[in-house]
Amino acid sequence: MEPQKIYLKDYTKPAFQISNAVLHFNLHEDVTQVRQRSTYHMKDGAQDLWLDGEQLTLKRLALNGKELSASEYRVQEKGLKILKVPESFELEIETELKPQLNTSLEGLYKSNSVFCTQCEAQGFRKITYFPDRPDVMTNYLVHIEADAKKYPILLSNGDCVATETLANGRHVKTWKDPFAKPCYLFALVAGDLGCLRDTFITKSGKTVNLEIYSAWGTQDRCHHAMLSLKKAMKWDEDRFGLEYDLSSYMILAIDDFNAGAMENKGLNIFNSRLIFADPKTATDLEYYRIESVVAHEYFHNWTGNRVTLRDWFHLSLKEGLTVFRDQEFSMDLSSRDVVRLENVAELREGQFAEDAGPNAHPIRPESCFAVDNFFTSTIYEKGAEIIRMMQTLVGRPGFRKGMDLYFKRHDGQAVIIEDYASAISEANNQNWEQFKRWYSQAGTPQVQVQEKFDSNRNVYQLTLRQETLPTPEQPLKEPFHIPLVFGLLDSKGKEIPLAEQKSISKNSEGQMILHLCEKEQTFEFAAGEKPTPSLNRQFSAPIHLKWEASDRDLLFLMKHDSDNFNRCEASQQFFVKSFLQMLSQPTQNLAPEYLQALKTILVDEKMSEPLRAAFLAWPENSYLAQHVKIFSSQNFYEAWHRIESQTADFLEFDLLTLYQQLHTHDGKDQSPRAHGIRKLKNRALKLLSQKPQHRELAQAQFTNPACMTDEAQAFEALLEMDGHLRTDAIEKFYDKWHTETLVLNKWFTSIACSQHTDTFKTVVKLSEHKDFNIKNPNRVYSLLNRFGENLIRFHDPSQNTYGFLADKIIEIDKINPQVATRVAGQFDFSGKLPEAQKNKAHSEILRMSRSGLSKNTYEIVSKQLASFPQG
Ligand code: HT7
Ligand code: ZN
Repeated sequence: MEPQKIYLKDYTKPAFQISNAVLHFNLHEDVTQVRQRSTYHMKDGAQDLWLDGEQLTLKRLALNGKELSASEYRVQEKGLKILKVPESFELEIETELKPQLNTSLEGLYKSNSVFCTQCEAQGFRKITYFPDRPDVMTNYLVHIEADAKKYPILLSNGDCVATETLANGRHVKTWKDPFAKPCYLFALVAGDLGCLRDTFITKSGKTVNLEIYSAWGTQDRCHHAMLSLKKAMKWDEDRFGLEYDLSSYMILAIDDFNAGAMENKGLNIFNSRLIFADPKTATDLEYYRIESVVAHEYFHNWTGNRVTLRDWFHLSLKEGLTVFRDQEFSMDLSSRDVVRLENVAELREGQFAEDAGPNAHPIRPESCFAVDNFFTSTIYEKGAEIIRMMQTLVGRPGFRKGMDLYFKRHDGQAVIIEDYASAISEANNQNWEQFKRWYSQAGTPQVQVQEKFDSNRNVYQLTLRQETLPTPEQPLKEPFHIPLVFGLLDSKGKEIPLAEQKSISKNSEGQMILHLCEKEQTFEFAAGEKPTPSLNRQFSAPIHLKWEASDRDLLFLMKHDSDNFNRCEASQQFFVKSFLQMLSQPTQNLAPEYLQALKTILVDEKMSEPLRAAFLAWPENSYLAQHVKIFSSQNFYEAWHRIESQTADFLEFDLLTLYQQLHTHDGKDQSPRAHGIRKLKNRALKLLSQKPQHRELAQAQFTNPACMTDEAQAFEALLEMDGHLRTDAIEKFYDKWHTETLVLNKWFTSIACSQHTDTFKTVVKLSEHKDFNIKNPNRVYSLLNRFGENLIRFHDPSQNTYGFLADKIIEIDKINPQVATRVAGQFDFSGKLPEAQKNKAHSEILRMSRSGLSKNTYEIVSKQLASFPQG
């Protein structure tokens, strides 16, 4: 049977609420019993009651203390129907389940020897029969009973209110959460775990106990996560006036987790890769990610938990807003420009690609097969961009007023995206009817730019024309309201004052904004000479800016723009233009003027190292490929090779000097500046290692690294080399690190991401390696997802890469549908392939679709199938 679609338009309010739920977990090695006693209040009098539940064995069912007979209820595959319940009643349900056999990692499961849960989005239904929907908010009291020796630590949401030792070597802990919550925020942990403890004093003087639980012996690796948590708590008080509301904040780190982390109320559960860090084993990027994800989960306490979502179609209400908040946190803690540049690169590589493919969807989708599939880059990253545009429209002070109103109106409620928009716009007296199209329309708008200077009238005219291409189920689009932060530079590179110009408006922060609301609009500015425009500063709107800028314009902006984001953007656009030219004319060279401009920036000691590093971080293939109709892996491979070797030739002296100046043996400093220095140095190393005479730099750094960033970067440089340099590096890295789970993930990842022609052969071998565990999501993502993202090697027409990945997806889907779904997403790119490859991809996608996939993976694959011309 084909899976059933669900629709936003079919939403109806819950027929009842549950005022409180008492859960008793009796944890055993073979079977776990769950007893539930809940108080129901029906809204419209007596009717049938539907409770979600999957893979449960029902043992007992009683209503108001009376056992129900078989004729009074029906057990179905997806839940339990109780016929004709009264208006208010108490329901007792006893069920059994086997967490140790649960490989889907949703609901209650075991990671190593620890019991843990993942309930978002719909895992609670695998724990007990319940209305598994976010608009049913309940107060929970949870008793956890387990063997006291094997499971000394027993945790759930809220406060521990009782402890009892039983005569049979077992013990019970009781947890009470004072806040009503949807069941997706429920969590339980039982295990023999170590703990790193600290405290935080809130702005009103309350002491909060901070506890990070993890396997014994790993506590030393949790200090960075703890520090990140304290920074996040402080930042949320300072920036948004939001204080923590419970007396403890607990985090568990485990090795088996489908996603990155989960914001369960008072008890976050994290993938260990986003908690554990020390300079020897974690890279700078991992340090950065830990800080930002710990903060993200913490920020959910207000945006997601205190104010939650009515239904899963409104997921971006909490995710877009919380990503926006974690991005702002990272920007405030380091350099705003550098963080913005990194966030935009990620948006373009991930979300823009999604918007251009078969899984394009609005940030408020209208239908789906599996709500788990909503956790996309569009919901998260584009959702955050919509919030950022709101902040741009009203300025930071206005935005804070709007956030205050949102919490005042909706604390303790389950609401929708429009409630959020109303709070921000009403607090600032704005009308956002048109702006809200960003919620309903998918696709990345393209904005064409045309300039005209009328020297008779001394008027500069800027004509902007917006167009958004059709996306699945949305052939036609209405114009968006696009706020473009804007500046004009005179011929000396000075900013032209715009305050008096009527085409422009100023927000409460003083930023100059052009509001593009029509399909086409012309803006006029008084100017004594033709100025150079600086459009979409700070990437104020998530659009493709189609400006046929001359080389001169781009080099001019690289040099003079007062907005560092746009200085670097000009460099990136110069690069994109050159890369595309090299694809169509392979003999073309990278312009010396561009290399000269880069050189000036690289040696400019007035500029921070992180910013200089950003100029050398060129766009990735996923973004470059959006500019071509047909992707040829060979042409891309060759273009990169030529660009990198020409750059290394031109900048050899400067790169070598930079490398020597910046290469230190202190790998411990984790400041944003130290990260930027290592980034710049390792970019220099990567470019230099194109040249045989500098290869020993990478070898020396690999043999004697100061930290994992240096070791991993040198390893990646060696992976691009031929013969024993590559194979020795693979062997040495493994020998050194094979007992360190998280470092070994990097070994799989680096190999899967290499452009080397042997990559696929090695990936196939690694998929049979004794350390490749198909049940562990981190391992699967490290090898298979990273390989699927490697456009040059995954789409190499000479290899059977599609057959290989399709076999793996079919295998994984039986174990863990959520993980298989993510791997299947790699086929989204197929529309860009040359005909013969497209046919190969199509037949593998078709084969997968007929293999009895889960609804999660089926949804992704069926969208891919529908995007092929034959349907
Ligand atoms: N809210 C969390 C999402 C999440 C998740 C989603 C689907 C499957 C498993 C998952 N684990 C965690 C993470 C967050 O956005 O904060
Ligand atoms: Zn989140």
